[in-house]
Amino acid sequence: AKLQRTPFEDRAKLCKNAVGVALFSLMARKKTNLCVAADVVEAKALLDLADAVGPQICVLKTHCDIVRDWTDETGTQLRFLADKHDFLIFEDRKFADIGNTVVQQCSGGVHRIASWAHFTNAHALPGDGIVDGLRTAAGVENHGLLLLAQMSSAGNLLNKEYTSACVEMAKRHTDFVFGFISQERVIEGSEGDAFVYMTPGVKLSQEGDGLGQQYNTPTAVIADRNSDIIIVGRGIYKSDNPAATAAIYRKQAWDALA
Ligand code: 5IU
Repeated sequence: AKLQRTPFEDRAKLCKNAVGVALFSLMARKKTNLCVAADVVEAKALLDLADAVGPQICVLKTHCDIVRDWTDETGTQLRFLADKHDFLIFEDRKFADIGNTVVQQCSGGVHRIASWAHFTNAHALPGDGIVDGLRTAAGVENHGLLLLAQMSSAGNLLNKEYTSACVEMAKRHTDFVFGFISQERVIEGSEGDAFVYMTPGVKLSQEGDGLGQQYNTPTAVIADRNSDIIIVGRGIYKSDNPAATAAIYRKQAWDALA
């Protein structure tokens, strides 16, 4: 049976966080549900990749702490490219400490994540204080948060009970938490339409990487598991032509919605 999907423009109206609203609106406007995981280790390579795949994506996912020559200018330039190409920047920081510590980690340090990322993510493990801390660091007007409800890696400890607890935490913080990193849609029905689901572990060829990563195809993730956004790293940035490969992933993921 084919899934009945609520259009992204209607889901924008259900979402209570400004970044979530912006993301749903941009997906509807730009017609893309592709996120590129830009896991390259030099600032210039990161900016070049962002500029090349920018026209194809709704979100650029970063790991700022793998970039060996990161400066404030890198964040500024990423924001410039986000405006140029109409995408949002997601720092995949996976915060996991107490509220007081994550305030500093998100707003300060070398990376000053809150100054350039539109949204970031956190493990629910420490309890609601982590959400409250990140809300303080970022401010709900210009920032949002995803919770890690499920992971793609073999043997991960995020079981069904943990995922449910994560979902309940998100529902307590709809002003700030607008979605999940998950392997499938984790809240059904209209209540679930208010949240976005982003799925990593996506590749056209499905063999793993020898380090526990497990892959599904874009079609399986969007059509079978009812997720919203595919996150693709090596499948795109290691290809000979990242811009052209991104266009292929984009089309598969968008066609899988129909
Ligand atoms: N990532 C995962 N799995 C997860 C989570 C995050 O792969 O469960 I949460 C990140 C790691 C990497 C990207 O930045 O998503 C996937 O990269 P590849 O497409 O290159 O495997």
